[in-house]
Amino acid sequence: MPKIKNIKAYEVLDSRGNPTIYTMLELEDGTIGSAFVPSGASKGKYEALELRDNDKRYFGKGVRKAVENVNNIIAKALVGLNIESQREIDMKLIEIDGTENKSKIGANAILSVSLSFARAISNYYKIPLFKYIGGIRSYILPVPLMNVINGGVHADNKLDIQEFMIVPIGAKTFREAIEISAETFYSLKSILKEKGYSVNVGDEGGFAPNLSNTKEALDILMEAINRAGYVNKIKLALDVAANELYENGKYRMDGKNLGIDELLKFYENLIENYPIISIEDPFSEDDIEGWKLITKELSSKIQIVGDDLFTTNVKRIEMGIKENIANAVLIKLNQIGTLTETIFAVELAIRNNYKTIISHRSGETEDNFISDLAVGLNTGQIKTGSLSRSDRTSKYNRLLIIEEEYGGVYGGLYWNNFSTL
Ligand code: 2PG
Ligand code: MG
Repeated sequence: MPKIKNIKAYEVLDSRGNPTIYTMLELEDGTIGSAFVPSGASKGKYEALELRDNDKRYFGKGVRKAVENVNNIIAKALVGLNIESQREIDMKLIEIDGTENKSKIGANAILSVSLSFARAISNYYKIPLFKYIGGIRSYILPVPLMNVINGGVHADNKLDIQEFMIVPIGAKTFREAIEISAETFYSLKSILKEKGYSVNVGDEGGFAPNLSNTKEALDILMEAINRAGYVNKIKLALDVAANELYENGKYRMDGKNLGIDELLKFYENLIENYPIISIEDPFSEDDIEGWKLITKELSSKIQIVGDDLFTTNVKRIEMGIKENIANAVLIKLNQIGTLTETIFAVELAIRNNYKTIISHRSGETEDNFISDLAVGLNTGQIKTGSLSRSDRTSKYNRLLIIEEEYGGVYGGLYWNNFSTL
């Protein structure tokens, strides 16, 4: 493997106009790899630290310190070295930082180097990124969970639930999944217009109409699926992002303050009345009692996903396995900060019968690394926003190209064991 010749980071902008890092890593033979880092809005408290400048520029959101950490500290430590594997570079990055949550160098700085190294090596070997990540085991095209109605902190409306997603589980190929979802998205737009709602979009490219409650959003979604003609092929998923709704032991939901049992009843009612196959973060990250309850009652019927609960962190996932909570893990590279630790999190989850979903952040860029990650790790599911805005569609476009170029199996099959299907 050629030595690392140069590492250079830049301060650029993400899809919300906030600063983020872009890093280029060059090998001695001239091969280059580069990567952008995304950023979340509804964050879990166990996430690795995203280093921001907290000064006057960009209202404190600048990432100059993180950029300098790449250009000075990381580059000084790694340039000239002959690094043999992803694990080796990631372990070095962890060592250079030396803190539990990457707060010294910043998880954003570290991740940008980890991912640009992965791209450089896949370019060096002239293989697609997903094959660098997963070799001949990588063949599943993921089922997309598409956030077509945005609420919560991602939109300026009254919806408490953050994401209302369509899941084209009945498609035979990834291309068909995109086609039928796009048609459903157009139908949704027409219906919203007919009813006099705004069709402006939120942070993840989904509509952000001023609907007043969960039922209204789900009814309109069902109408759109019906009108497009895909009732048998498209199911629903929710991300409640319940951290944001939790206060003094109660959850704010549709104008009421609900306790754990009442919130569980609310969910039970939803899955009886709508084809919901997955609920993410139904309870807050520290409300383990709530998680235990919903896992006991609903884990044989639907996917129960931990995002803020697990933060792609093996220690948190181990806690979940021990407590027997949730049955799926949302996987976000920047929650933990290196590719290797992300792979460890996926492996741990899968070996303990948890499903895994590779995910974007609400603040994204043109980078589509996660598409290759989803195929490379065979996770069978990806969550990457709606069918508009190029920060979201770039991920779908990459998957369309992977499917056409290299073939593979669409991951609908992967869901067979949920009784609601
Ligand atoms: C989530 C994500 C992505 P954010 O909660 O799952 O949809 O949002 O990036 O704001 O944490
Ligand atoms: Mg979430």
